[in-house]
Amino acid sequence: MSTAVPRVRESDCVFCEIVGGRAPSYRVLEDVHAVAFLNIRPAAPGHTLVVPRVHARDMWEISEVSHGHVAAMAHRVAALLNATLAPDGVNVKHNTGEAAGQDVFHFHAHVVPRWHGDNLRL
Ligand code: DGP
Repeated sequence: MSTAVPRVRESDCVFCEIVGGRAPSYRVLEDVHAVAFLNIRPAAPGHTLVVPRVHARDMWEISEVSHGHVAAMAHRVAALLNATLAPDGVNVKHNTGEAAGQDVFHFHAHVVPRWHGDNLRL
């Protein structure tokens, strides 16, 4: 588990701005630990991002506890998407590092509904 002091907010972090309500987003769920909102560039209808309220850059920086909060909310989002959109499946994934496709350096989980034949490459 990380012993580093967590940063509540990082300057110039768009997801910190969304968490703080200073940038717009369409919120799907939120609690004291995490916020879920629709992706501005959805790979599929309902593509949702789940972020911790406390800033952590990536999988290497996030604490085990905070990661657990994100995972728990991703589970709830997946259930909500299943109930509302009735997908055939779902992907839950996160990218750490540019080499893995990370563009926004505030840890986040993608929750992506999937349908047979959608041919998405995530
Ligand atoms: P990643 O490549 O894993 O770092 O994914 C970052 C995602 O964040 C990308 O799919 C697009 C999304 N995104 C970037 N900026 C914004 C924003 O300002 N609002 C929302 N809702 N999503 C954003």
